[in-house]
Amino acid sequence: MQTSTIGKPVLRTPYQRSVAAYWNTNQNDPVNLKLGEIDGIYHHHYGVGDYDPAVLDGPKETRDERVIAELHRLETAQANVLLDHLGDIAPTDRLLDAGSGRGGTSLMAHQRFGCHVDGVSISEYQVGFANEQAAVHGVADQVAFHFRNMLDTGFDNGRYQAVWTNETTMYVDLFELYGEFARLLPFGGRYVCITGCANDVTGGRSKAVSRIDEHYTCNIHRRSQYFAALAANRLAPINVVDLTAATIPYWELRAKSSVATGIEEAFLTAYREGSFHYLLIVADRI
Ligand code: GPP
Ligand code: MG
Repeated sequence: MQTSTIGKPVLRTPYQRSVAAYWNTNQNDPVNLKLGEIDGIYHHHYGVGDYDPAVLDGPKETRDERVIAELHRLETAQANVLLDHLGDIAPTDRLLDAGSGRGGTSLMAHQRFGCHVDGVSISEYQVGFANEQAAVHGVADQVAFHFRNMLDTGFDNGRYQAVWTNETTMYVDLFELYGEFARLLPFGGRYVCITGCANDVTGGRSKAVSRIDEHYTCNIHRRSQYFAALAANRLAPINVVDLTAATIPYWELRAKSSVATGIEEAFLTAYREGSFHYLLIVADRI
């Protein structure tokens, strides 16, 4: 059985093993690798903001390169929106990236705040990849990725000034997750979440949302579940931003790119029909 440095099994359920298997075998994903190669910041989330339509014009031979660079710019912009909401972070603080993927947001957080950042992932491949990137960037002593489960990290109580999840909450039970975050944050600590969530107002799960779940082996939560789980775990929302309109251009551009994976139409349909939102939620530990 695979164990982390804290000795307990990291993967607790057959579902968690299947999620880890997905990310461990998803090693040839140009939609993420080709973008990350541009500057060594590898993201596993989507983008926000308008794209420059000029990237679609100009010489055909370099069109794809321009589109990929633009998609990367929009994904980096998304991570910056998340970091903008972490509040005042001192170089002596510690941050936790819960579901850290290949490490992009963590490296950006360290570049911005100069503080220690820990990332956790249940994919050993991703943890290895992200730690290699931290070494390439010369910050391995400040940005560290761990094979641990974000539902039960084993880190000390109150260790983190802020915790974030960048599109990772659809893999876990929110009540369990926020129970762990409430333990890891001190009073006044901050939690920032960017997520896709289903719209309670449109009724049951739409076909487009079901297709997204199937594609990524995840379980997209309803909007109301986020606020119920935060309230149940001493996490008081201070800001909620609907990023849905801001992410649609990213998906339109991605659908026209060579790195499209086939899931683009489901996102566009879900967002346009209103069955799905792209939300930023900020909460303080009380
Ligand atoms: C992926 O990023 C994000 C998820 C798998 C979680 C699902 C997110 C929702 C908002 C529902 P990725 O960068 O690995 O995906 P892709 O390979 O498609 O770019
Ligand atoms: Mg991606």
